[in-house]
Amino acid sequence: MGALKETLRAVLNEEREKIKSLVSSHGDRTVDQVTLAQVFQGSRGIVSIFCDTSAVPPAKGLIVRGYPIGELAGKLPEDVFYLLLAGKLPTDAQRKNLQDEWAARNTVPDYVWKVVDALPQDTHPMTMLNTAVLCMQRESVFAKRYAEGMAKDEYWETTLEDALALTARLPAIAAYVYRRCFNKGPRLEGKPGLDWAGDYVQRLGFADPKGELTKLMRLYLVLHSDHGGGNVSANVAGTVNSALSDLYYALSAGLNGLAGPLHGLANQECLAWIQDLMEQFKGTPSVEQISKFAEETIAAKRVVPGYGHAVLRVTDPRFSAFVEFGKQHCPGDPVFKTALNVYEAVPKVLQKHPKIKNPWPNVDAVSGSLLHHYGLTEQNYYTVLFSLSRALGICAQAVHARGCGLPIVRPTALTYDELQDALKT
Ligand code: CMX
Repeated sequence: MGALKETLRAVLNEEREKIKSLVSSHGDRTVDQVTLAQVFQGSRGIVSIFCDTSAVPPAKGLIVRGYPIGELAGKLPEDVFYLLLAGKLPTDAQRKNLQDEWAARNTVPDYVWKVVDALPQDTHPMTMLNTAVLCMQRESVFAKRYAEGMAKDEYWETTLEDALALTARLPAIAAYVYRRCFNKGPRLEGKPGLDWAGDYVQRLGFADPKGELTKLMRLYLVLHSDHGGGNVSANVAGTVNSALSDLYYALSAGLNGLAGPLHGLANQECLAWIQDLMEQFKGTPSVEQISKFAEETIAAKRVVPGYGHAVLRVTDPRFSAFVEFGKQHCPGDPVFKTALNVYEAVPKVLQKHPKIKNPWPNVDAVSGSLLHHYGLTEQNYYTVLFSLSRALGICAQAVHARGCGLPIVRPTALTYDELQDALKT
């Protein structure tokens, strides 16, 4: 792990010093205030987490280490993982080094396959994935070294070791979950020399003669990798990591959060919503028909999946990157065309409901239609793909949190009476 570890050692030393100096010079300054309403609004807008891997300004969308996400659309997931970890895009040699680190760790222990095989086949793919991640906890180098009395300044190195092992193995595990859940035949091995996304497509079992699915997968795995520190998956994983639970525990916890329909599961729900729509109107529905369908969804007290966001107040640039891909590669696909018509119709419908703060599409609104075009039609699986990507951000954030010596997360919760008392002061 020499080169990557040494780069990170320097990066983390610098980051730790910056934080120390900031807190010692300005530790008593106020950066935010909390209203009573915010306490009941899922902590929305309350500044209480430090995360340097990426930012989500509401009017711009995701910025990874200074790069607006659209600028990273042509990169490989390994480039973005390196960027998240080291703060800079890798050189060719650094990318190759990371790929070699992964190749050296990508053998999944045999018992993991047995655990996955022991689950009923109709288990949700996210449960299969997370069970596999959690059952590997016994492999944690962090946990082993901690039990041996590891010093605090080694925490990040052993967390990096766990991060590399997990991200090396996840494509194989995610691919097998697909093959097992959807009767696609036995587990497939990767081929040496493929990039992270290419290896994953190979293991899924898609022929991909023109390489377009691999291209889409690279894009997908880049776009979902990180989204600041406050979203459910990153926040939960960060909290669990802060208790010095190892990364197997922390990642599994974060991905369990991603499995919720208001978060990552929305991508599976989006395609289902579009397909219901197409079924009801027997083909590609018009903008008027879609508007009516969306109104009916809201009237039934359901959400229109893929639209709205807790932070964003513009069209998600990750959505725009997917649309760009679809316009280049499958402009005539009926499901993709419907997703575009939905984009024309739904924001206008949502704008009529003032309580909905953001009427614009998020990342999930169109990705399913592209996967569907290339034959990955099993929508229950889509959150596994999201997980594979989000694992990169969660792992990078965990290494940084350990490297910066961030303490256990422990916000204050107040009872109703305590809140009333607080109002009196
Ligand atoms: N359709 C219908 N109603 C919506 C809506 C949508 N797309 N988005 C928000 N609303 C509703 C909320 O349910 C809430 O209603 P109640 O007051 O009755 O509870 C109200 O509008 C206010 O919500 P908000 O402040 O605008 O949004 P939140 O920050 O509370 O929630 C989110 C954000 C993403 C959960 C919400 O917009 C939503 O449920 N969207 C659909 C699901 C989705 O696409 N999730 C994926 C998000 C991306 C990700 O994290 O992966």
